[in-house]
Amino acid sequence: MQQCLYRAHWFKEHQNLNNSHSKEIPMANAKTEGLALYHFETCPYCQKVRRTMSELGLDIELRETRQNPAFREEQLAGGGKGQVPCLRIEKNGTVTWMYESDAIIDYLKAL
Ligand SMILES: N[C@@H](CCC(=O)N[C@@H](CS)C(=O)NCC(=O)O)C(=O)O
Repeated sequence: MQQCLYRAHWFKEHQNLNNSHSKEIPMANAKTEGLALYHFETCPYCQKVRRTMSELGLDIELRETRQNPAFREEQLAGGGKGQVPCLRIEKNGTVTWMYESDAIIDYLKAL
């Protein structure tokens, strides 16, 4: 019960925060729309990319390929290899699969 009340309070605060920054938060989401990062938890190259995402405050969908074989299958089918990290970029109906952590980091920094 205590935890529920705490969550309700957090949600209310969070809503207020969204309202007070209503110009910034939709922009952050718009920048990362259509992006998904194929990764797995212990991969050091993936950790590097996730750290950059965190530093830049980017909210990108994460697709864990070791825990979810379906994600690995779609990456193999679309990108041609299972190497992670891999950024799936869907833009104007076109899908691009970007491999190499340094290239992904440069792309994210330029968003
Ligand atoms: N040069 C790549 C190296 C990535 C890499 O070696 N990833 C490993 C996991 S740590 C991997 O996916 N290995 C399996 C494979 O290549 O299919 C980068 O910087 O992203």
